[in-house]
Amino acid sequence: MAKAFEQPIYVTRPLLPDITDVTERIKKVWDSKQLTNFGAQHDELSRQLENYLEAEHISMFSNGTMALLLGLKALKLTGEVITTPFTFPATVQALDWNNLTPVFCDIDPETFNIDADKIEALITEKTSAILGVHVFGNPCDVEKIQAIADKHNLKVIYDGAHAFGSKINGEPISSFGDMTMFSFHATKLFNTIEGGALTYNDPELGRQLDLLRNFGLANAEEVVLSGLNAKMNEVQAGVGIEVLQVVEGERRKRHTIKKAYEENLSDIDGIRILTGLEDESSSYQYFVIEIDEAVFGQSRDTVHQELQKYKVFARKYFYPLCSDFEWYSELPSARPENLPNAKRAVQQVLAMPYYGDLPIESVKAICEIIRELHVAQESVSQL
Ligand code: T4K
Repeated sequence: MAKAFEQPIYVTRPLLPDITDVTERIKKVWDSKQLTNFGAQHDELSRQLENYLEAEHISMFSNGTMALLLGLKALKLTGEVITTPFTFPATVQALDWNNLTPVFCDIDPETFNIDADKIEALITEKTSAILGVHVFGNPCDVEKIQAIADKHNLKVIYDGAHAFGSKINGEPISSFGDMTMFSFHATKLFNTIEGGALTYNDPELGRQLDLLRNFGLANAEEVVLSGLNAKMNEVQAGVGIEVLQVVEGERRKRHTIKKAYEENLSDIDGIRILTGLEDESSSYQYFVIEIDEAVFGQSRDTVHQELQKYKVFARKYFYPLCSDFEWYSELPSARPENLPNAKRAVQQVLAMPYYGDLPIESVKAICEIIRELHVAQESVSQL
């Protein structure tokens, strides 16, 4: 019989470099007395990330949400943007704050990403862009999406909050679409505590973003547009430089954990493991399972609750669907009958604890709890 853990096991834990390295880095910030507004740490991290992500251009922000919000602004979008309901609220809230109307498109049941085959039917004369999310770090069908965008003269922006380091056939994920947003929140593989970035190919976008994230200030005496304050500060950037040093080690540890989950879950009926990119192309951001109640014998919600009794805090990413937010209730695209795959995913998907310091013994014990839930159900149905 599985036993409850002594300490809670969370869905993730931040990647923390050695505190001595972080302290030395922060001392440099202190000594410089430049705490924010594009100092040495900001510029250094920017260079390093441009390399790591193999991006043409990068702009860093206070967090991923502000990056996306201002990226949409810089693209000067209007009217409607086709997007997915199966995402974190920030994706669609960035549209709301730009007075853009989301048009929800159903998702692919295998990848949980926007279903590229269903996009074209949603295009109207008001559509200005497609906003795809590389959900759990797995890429959208970028080629199909680009072909649709080219045909209809639409912009493409990707929410790559989970896709740090993801690649598609060896190509960095940042090279697709007009822009890609990355989140550097504490819960992400790479973090700056809070933080985010946009990557893009057009240098003119960089000039717009420089203004938008810094009050529209062209210089100390000229304000050329209505911007915001969305700068990444020097402590965030300094922490990021140290975290980047240890990202590869974290990826290796997560690889081992992923293998342990796969070994211990793959033979349980009714559990589908979301297989993503090959090892070297993966962002290693989440380990996700889908629970088919009819086969497994218990619902995802029951598994989620039962795990909590053992102090295991898996998460229902992403619940609820964004299309179910009260303020979208009048949108035709938000009607449940238009989103059958998203409706199913939101009831079945569970993100499991996944971070480098999670002991393999704990992974095995978590899988054992799930196995026991399944077996218990099987014995009941045999009575
Ligand atoms: N687009 C997508 C697709 C996203 O997933 C996100 C963010 C965004 C856009 C927006 O990017 P940012 O503006 O955040 O850069 C977390 C994160 O806060 C959020 O960044 C992330 N997605 C989302 C999927 O997960 P919560 O509400 O689940 O966080 P919380 O506080 O419950 O943390 C989860 C677990 O992590 C905790 O149970 C314990 C652990 N944890 C968390 C924090 C903050 C720690 O151990 N230490 C910590 O400092 O949203």
